[in-house]
Amino acid sequence: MKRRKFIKNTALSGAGLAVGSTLASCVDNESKKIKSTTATSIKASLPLVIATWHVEEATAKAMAVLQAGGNALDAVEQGCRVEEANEKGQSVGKGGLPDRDGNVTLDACIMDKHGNCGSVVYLQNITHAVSVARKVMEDTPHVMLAGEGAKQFALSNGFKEENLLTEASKEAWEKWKVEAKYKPIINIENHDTIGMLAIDKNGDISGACTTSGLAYKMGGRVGDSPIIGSGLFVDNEIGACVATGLGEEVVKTVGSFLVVELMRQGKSPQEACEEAIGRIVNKPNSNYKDFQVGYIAVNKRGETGHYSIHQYFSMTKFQDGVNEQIQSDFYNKN
Ligand code: SD4
Repeated sequence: MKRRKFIKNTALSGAGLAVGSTLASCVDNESKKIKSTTATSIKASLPLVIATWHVEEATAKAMAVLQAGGNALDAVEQGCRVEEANEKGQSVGKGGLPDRDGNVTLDACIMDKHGNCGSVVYLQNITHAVSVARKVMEDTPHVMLAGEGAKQFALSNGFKEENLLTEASKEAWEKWKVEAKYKPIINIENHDTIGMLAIDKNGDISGACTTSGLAYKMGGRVGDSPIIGSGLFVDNEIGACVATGLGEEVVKTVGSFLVVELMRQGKSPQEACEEAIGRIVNKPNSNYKDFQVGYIAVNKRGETGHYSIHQYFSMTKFQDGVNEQIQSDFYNKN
């Protein structure tokens, strides 16, 4: 019944790209009958790009790639690189806030329409972690490289070694050290930690995620962002999701995979994001008041959703010529 509802919901009319055949293939295994009802042309206003937080320059870059005929994978990589290079963004790439010891350590991952993925964790002194993750995906038999190994791999592929700790981030760290309280700061990352999802003109989906992680984390800490299924998940037949906020809570619920699976079961991207946040806040003894988690998601039709625990999470969306920041609805209204 639920599946029928999902199929019904996907049967939009109007001119547009035919993605019906792909939807059909996703239910094909389970019901031949349903397949016949989905073989219709579905309107999807493509291409489209969404990203966590307020990152219009990044989504503009990704859209430019798509408009020039590039694929979704190129788009998310190029889009994320904009924020990685932006020194003012203190949650990603160059200028990212360091760990407690003053080291900037980056986590990133990328996933394509085939379900291929690559990831780097605890990467130091290389600005474009997302591109290193792509290289891991494309040029190695592995999914994830960590620390010194990831750095050596990057250097051997022509990436440049750089100091990522800017004066501003160093100053912020030195101020933090005065009290050295370790408490996640809600929405500290409200500009630049970036998770991005794109659908290209062919209706194919890719995603990427890149971050310097929680400010003042313990040395060696890795969050959700480079963990496939937690920080990011793409299933080209269903949709994709990317997470932001306190990575530990996302990992514990395998958040992005959960959102995609909920969409597979028939939920809209919005409903799926809300349920995934529900899994966190409804845990017995959840201390959700002390941390933020936000999800953004897109399904194969190009419908999007976004939701967070607390206010002031936002999604940037570029579709139909409009590139805008949209405030998210949130759980904690008290
Ligand atoms: C982490 N999830 O390392 C990341 C941080 C983040 O927006 O996304 N901030 O836990």
